[in-house]
Amino acid sequence: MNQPNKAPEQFDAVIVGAGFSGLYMLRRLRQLGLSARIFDSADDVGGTWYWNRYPGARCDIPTTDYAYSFDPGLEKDWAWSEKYATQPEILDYLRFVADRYGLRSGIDFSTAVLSARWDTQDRLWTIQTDRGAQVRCRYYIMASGCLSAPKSPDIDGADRFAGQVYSTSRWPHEGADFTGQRVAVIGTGSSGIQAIPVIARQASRLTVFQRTPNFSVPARNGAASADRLKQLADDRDAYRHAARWSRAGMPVEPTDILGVTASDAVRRERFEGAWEQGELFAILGIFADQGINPASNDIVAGLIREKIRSAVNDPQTAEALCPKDHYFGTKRPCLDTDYFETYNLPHVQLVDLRSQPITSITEHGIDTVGESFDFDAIVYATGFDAMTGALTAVAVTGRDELSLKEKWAAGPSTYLGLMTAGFPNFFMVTGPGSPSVLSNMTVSIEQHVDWIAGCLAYLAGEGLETIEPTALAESGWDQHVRDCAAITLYPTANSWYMGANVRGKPQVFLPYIGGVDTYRRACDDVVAQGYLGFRLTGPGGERCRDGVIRSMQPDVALVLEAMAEMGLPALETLSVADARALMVASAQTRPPAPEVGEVTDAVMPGPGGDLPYRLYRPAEPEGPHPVVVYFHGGGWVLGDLDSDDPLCRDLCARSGTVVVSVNYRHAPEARFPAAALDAFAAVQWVHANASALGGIGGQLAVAGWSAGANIAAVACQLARDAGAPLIAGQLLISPVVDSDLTRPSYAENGDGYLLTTALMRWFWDHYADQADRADVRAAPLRGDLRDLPPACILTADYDPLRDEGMAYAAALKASGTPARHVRARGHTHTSITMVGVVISGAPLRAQLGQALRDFFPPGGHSSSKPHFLA
Ligand code: N01
Repeated sequence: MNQPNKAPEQFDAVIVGAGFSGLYMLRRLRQLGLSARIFDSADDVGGTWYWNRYPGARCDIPTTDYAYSFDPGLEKDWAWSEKYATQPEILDYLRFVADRYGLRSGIDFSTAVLSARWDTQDRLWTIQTDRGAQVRCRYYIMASGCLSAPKSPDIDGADRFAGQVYSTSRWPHEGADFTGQRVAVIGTGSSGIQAIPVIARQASRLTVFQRTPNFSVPARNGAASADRLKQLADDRDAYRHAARWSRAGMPVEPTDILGVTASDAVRRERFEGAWEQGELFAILGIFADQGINPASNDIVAGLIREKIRSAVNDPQTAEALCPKDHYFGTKRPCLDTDYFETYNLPHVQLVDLRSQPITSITEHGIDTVGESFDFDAIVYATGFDAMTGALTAVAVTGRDELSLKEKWAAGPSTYLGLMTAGFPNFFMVTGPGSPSVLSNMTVSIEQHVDWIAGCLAYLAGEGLETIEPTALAESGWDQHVRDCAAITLYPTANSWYMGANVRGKPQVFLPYIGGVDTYRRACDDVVAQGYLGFRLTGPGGERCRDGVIRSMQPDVALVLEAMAEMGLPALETLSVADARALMVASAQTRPPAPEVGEVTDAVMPGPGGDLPYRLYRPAEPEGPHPVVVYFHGGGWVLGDLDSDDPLCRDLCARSGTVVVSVNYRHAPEARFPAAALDAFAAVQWVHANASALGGIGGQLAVAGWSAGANIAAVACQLARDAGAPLIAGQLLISPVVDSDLTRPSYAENGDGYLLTTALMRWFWDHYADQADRADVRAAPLRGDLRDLPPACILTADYDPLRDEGMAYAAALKASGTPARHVRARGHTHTSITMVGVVISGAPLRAQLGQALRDFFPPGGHSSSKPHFLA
């Protein structure tokens, strides 16, 4: 117990956990000259490797990479004996590290931290342990691991069993001898899959209770990969650097081969190569699109199922072992040694809980629907309250009595997975919202520890005492974490990544899936921008540069990066002919466009001659359909029927309308107002010929993108002025509606996002004389906006045209014209149109498709009041 009058001991930092994270954190803090203490409930170092000592436990990242890299001397003095080390060897390694750097003197073993409370007055944390001691510290660092809080057995009657009970995550130090015993294993995640073959060697009977079959790949353990050893020997620093700047914390050559377009031979060859390699990141990286495209993922999953079927003799057991309810990789895949082959042993049985659920655990064993089993021992391999469990196990109270558990009741919220608002000076090593469990943990741990150490050194150097993220920076990061996950298949699985394995846990995707390299860059950028998004205080006052570090959609950012790497010339530096040729050439590299029922090319009469058009008819429902007259983008200069073909197909398929895409006359050959007049003429002609085109008479809308949206908007004003035809709605995607290039969005987004201010100027110069640019047929924002068709206007955040689009929506509304504004968050002027490339554009295009549907009320009659506003 604490001595009554003894002041609590005080440290600069308290660290929870003496595993990989805590040990390195302690070393770094000592190097900074800070006082620090680790508390760990175990009686030795090791963290997760102290507790998870079940038979067969090994790492599943090769030891060449699953080790500290901060000290080349340490790497020289430690030699791993295998490609994948056993738990005892990893524990020995961590003991070696603790001794080598004299860390044990800074650790209180067998001491659990119960609570941590922030004292705003003193700017200190008070830490309460289960040994009665209270200590105070400036910085409180949770190095408690992502997979360290075991999930409690949530099975009826679990406490009734009279035999031996084991949990893989809390294995007895003296081991377990299953010789001659009837053993049950519940759970087939990484722990179960490693333990099952080893337990089967001892047990007289082994029954595996499987709820979800898991993808597993042979580890092919043995000597470390000669190739990796050679790379390390040749240039260790380069190897480690490559790991730190890789997608997953291991140097793996990324591929740009797509599963969906690769030939069968290439698919098979790449798969077999990865299968032979026995490395997780190899099999997770066979195709560039396997984590995002269901069809590509199915190819890999199908080939793994083929392997399972060929490994397991009994077809029924093999089928039950084949995962079919989740995409490969979306639940953490396993590495195994003889796992599937174990089911060929006569004394090993699989119970498929999907067809034969457990009803209860009994005194003697396990009852399932239809069958009772007697056992001498039950092994729970049922997993963890991952990523948040260990953090919220401590009662953490921040500013204003805010409890961490309450703050995270709907899911964790962090800035960079490192800190959380309301909890000054509270750091998490590999917290939720960081790559952590999706990466080689050792690389991610070192990066976090180094970042925290750098931060504390900065605070000390600047005479600052506290650091805390702002609400804006944190919500921005949370959004970015969600955006990254949303474009992948990962959130579709009932995985512990989603918190789905723990009853009542909010389901959000917990780790950051944007990549170790991308993440490291974000952390570095935050520092380079003066700790952007953090509030820093000290005796000298407060400083805060508030902001969001990443707000662009991750796939849009990737496209921009890829285009920058291509080094294409800026369009406005080219002749019109060359600019058009470049547009045509880049359209050749697009993925296949969505299927529609029918596509036909024809011509219609126009004021300056025939206008080519392409008609898209939906596959369903059966016609006739409402008709949408569409105008492509390209600054009145570029573009044609092909340029916007994928977008037209997409809109057609999503809206169930006939889309008539019109190739109007282009500048500079035909300058203002040719394009606008063509647009109006096209609308009139389609209206007059609606039935012949398979349209419903009177159900006509217009749509367009960019300059195409400009002439669509103008056509609506001309039709209103002419009294006909009646247009049911206007869908304006990132429209040009004004010739004023001084709006803030031009200053913010005028460079770097494909459509630049310089390019807009080039377009205008080709299209219209200065004197014509205020004409309402060039700048419809300046026109009379009363009595126009209902509008749906999309604007993109990173678009110079953003503000004029928003101004048009606002002005329409102010004039009494119904207008819906769709904000394309994190998008550029062009990204929304990149069908099949920018996945984050799909939900927005779904909204556009719905907007088109909403223009046409279900009764079949056009109305000036759209359904969505009714
Ligand atoms: O835990 P898990 P784990 N009734 O959650 C089942 C890392 N790790 O300890 O999928 C019946 O993956 C559950 O079924 P379901 C690695 O990151 C690494 O195995 O929820 N079954 C599942 O089959 C790994 O992913 C290494 O339907 C129940 C299993 O129990 C993570 O730790 C080694 C159940 C739990 O699998 C966790 O792995 C070990 C119930 N009530 C772990 N509740 C290496 O480095 C749960 N299950 C190699």
